Amino acid sequence: MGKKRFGVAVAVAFLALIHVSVSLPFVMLHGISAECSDETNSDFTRFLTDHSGSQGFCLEIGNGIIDSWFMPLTKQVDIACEKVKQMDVLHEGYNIVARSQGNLVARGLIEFCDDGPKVYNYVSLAGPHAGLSSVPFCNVTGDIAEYLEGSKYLPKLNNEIPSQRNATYKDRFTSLQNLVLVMFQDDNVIVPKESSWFGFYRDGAAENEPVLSANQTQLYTEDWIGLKTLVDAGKVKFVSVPGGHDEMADPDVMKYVVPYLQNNSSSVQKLNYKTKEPLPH
Ligand SMILES: *[C@@H]1O[C@H](CO)[C@@H](O)[C@H](O)[C@H]1NC(C)=O
Ligand SMILES: *[C@@H]1O[C@H](CO)[C@@H](O)[C@H](O)[C@H]1NC(C)=O
Ligand SMILES: *[C@@H]1O[C@H](CO)[C@@H](O)[C@H](O)[C@H]1NC(C)=O
Ligand SMILES: *[C@@H]1O[C@H](CO)[C@@H](O)[C@H](O)[C@H]1NC(C)=O
Ligand SMILES: CC(=O)N[C@H]1CO[C@H](CO)[C@@H](O)[C@@H]1O
Repeated sequence: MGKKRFGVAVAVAFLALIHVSVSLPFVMLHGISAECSDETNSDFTRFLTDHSGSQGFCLEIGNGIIDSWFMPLTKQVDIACEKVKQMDVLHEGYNIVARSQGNLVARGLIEFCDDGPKVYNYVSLAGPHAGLSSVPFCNVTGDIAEYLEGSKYLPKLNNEIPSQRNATYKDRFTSLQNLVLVMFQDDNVIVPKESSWFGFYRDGAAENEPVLSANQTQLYTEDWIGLKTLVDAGKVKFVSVPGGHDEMADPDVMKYVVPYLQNNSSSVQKLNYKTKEPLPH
């Protein structure tokens, strides 16, 4: 009897020491006027899953298209935050790929989601990170620009208002392992396109004045959200690809997105030896 118990104890100890490489799952956040079930987004999520070998989930907020337009971003983030907390599969942490306006939700998840699972890598495609300037010929741009103008959302996300700066947002953003900022060279929705790199016009800039690079903005020099800290640590990739708004060619997806979704960490984990599921800690 004593011997049997001893045998069990050894087996458990052995299982507890199994080394596994952890393939983090990822979450995909679509842009405005889109939904997870449309072909573009379901195909994209599947492509990333197939090529990275990591499980991917397109995270839908509300009813998709309509809510992507009209639901306040703060509310979209609250919903996304609750969803990721309820997904057991994300419990050990996850990576994010976001497209266009989905980046405003993505950054909200990273910065505002209390007690949410940790985000490791964040790949941002055509994100309006520094805002948009309205352009008369493009409805979508005009509407998003107007929306951001009228909302307190982006200033909060960027820790822009001195009296309302929150170090927690910065700490969370700074804890990213990799931040990949993809700008599209012919983007006519994100104007200026450098906004995808956190670049923007100088306040009160004259027409035709060149766009400031990220590192010439106050957000960067005063490190409101930790972008400078991340850059100094070599954790930010500024990527420029050919193509119109959020139109990324497959070879570029393979080069700039997929690697950040691959398993890059390994750890000692307790596995249930029958189901191969990780045991609760
Ligand atoms: C989009 O722009 C076109 C042309 O300027 C205009 O006719 C149309 O009403 C606009 N639609 C919206 C939703 O603003
Ligand atoms: C900053 O944000 C954190 C996390 O959401 C929150 O708990 C805290 O109360 C905020 N601090 C201030 C001063 O608003
Ligand atoms: C600022 O950013 C620009 C454009 O990305 C880059 O060429 C330049 O080297 C950077 N300057 C510094 C001081 O890091
Ligand atoms: C990733 O997974 C592959 C296949 O399972 C494995 O061969 C490789 O060693 C893993 N890489 C890391 C960095 O964990
Ligand atoms: C971001 C990162 O470090 N990605 C690496 C993950 O691992 C693969 C191969 O195992 C590399 O190719 C990626 O560069």
